[in-house]
Amino acid sequence: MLVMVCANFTQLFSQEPLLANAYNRPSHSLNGEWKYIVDPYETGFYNFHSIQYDKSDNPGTGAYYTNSKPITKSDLIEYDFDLSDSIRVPGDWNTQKERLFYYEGTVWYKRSFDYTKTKTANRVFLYFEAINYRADVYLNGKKLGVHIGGFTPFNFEATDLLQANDNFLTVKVDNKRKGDGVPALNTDWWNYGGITRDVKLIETPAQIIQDYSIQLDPTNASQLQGFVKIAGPNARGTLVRIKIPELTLDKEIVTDSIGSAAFHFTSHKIQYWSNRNPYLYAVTINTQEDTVIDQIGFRSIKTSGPNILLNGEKVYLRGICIHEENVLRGGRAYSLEDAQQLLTWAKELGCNYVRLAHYPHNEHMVRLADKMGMLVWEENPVYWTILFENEATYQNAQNQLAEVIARDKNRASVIIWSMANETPLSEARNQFLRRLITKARQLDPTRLISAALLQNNFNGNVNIKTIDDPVADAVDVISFNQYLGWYDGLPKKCRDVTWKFLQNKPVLMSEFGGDAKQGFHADSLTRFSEEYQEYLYRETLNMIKKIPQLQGFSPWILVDFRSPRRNLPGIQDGWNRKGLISSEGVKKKAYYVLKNYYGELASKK
Ligand code: GCB
Repeated sequence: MLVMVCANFTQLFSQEPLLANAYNRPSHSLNGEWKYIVDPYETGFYNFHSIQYDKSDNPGTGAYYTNSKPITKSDLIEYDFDLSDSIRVPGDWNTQKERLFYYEGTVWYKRSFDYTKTKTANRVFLYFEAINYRADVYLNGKKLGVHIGGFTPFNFEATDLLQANDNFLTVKVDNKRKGDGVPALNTDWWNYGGITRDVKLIETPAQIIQDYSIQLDPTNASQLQGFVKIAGPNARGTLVRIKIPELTLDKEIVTDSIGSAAFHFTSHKIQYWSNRNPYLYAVTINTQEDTVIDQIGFRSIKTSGPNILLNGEKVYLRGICIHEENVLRGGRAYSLEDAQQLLTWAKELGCNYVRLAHYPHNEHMVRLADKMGMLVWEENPVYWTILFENEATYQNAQNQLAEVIARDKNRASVIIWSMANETPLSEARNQFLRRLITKARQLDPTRLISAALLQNNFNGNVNIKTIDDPVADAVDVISFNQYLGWYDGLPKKCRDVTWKFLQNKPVLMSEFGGDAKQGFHADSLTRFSEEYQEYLYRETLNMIKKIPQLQGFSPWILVDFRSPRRNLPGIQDGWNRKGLISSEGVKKKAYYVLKNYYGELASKK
């Protein structure tokens, strides 16, 4: 019975295994202008008795995914994609169309295209880098599947449905917040809807290199370890060749009965990837039919007592939190240029580390972080209160985590998988997070696990803070968010507080901060002034110097970001103003306080 239930969840959340390294495979882009229809009542999805059209053998012309047209002048069809407005993909709808700024619901997307497969290709996959939140995907009137979760990639095989001319791809995108969703109803960020990242067609041979991992063996720095998974016909007994020319490594392995092959190779001349030397090797994996090329850095990341060790050496994380937004254009960030903007700002601030909050960001971010030598925390969108008791919610969270690990497990920059942010303690929540942690370790035993936790008073003493959370036992790195001086007293309160940790583990302060409206100047006790934020940073940094076991921190946040929870006129106007950089791209006073501090820290090394 349990097996049946799990199989159903799997069907709902992830349709088909992800093609590893879709980023580097040759592809045909389906980005650009798509037609769209706003459908708040889901008229194109359910008939008038609320039966889902795509569950019926004969949906009729009312189902929008059929993209029907009247054939005679008497035919009744009450929609027409081609007469409708267009919208850009990738991109959120909120900032592209004024009337959709606050919209949460269904929008149908349609794109028509001709497509001729290259002669050598055998299969074609339709790859979506992300759609927020639920996507029902149809090609030429046939359903390919459903995906749930707004920030991770998914693909469907489209080989048999594609034709040379006049393909039409329809996607029902629904960003309604759900009580049992991940995240659930309440977030402090904008619920941008739409096909928010790239869409492409990827051609492959019949037999494919489905997945692979190549990492430094955590127990032996002269060994590379990993696996290759082959899928398709005759996957068993496939000869796989792995080449890293700069290491003069050229090895052959043979897959087992399920198409997998694990390996260990020795090399004594590996240049380790680090934030100071972000060295990436060109890696080629090929079989007789398929080839993938990747750029991979090799490094180890471990903890030892209260320290974080990168390649065996202590590293202090000079971080900043980032939301996936491009404030200068407006809306969700999605391009390499957007990633460049955000990570360059972080680098200029003196960071060697970024916390990508509160969900997986687009792949450009981690690919670029690999090149720039920026250490990365990636986070699953288990945020605040979700339905911890609900099995379907758990499966959804696990699936999103599995998808980001599948996508990014070869990225050297990613050192921490974060399970959750500020979740309220309960037995159900503790079990939920423990289960996620076990899963994450199983999927990737080489990285550190954390979660942004909440702090508590030590033995009821308001002046001694600690982390008293059962999940702290299960993580590698204890991280906590704290808002002394903003939600909790005035900045000088930082002077009265000391910190004590009972776990012999590294500690990170994953958030602190306060709002400032750029250009609003007053004395340092006036809320929302740049001076208040500057003062709060000074006091917090003084406190930080005295926190035992602290191995780094990531203030909240690099740039102001949109949030429907922030309604103070003239100051917030729908923006969380805790950015060190304003929504116009202007640096605030506190930015320079942190930059100076990071400069001092960096020069001590
Ligand atoms: C937090 C949350 C973050 C919020 C921030 C705030 O603790 O983790 O998502 O945006 O506080 O500004 O209140």
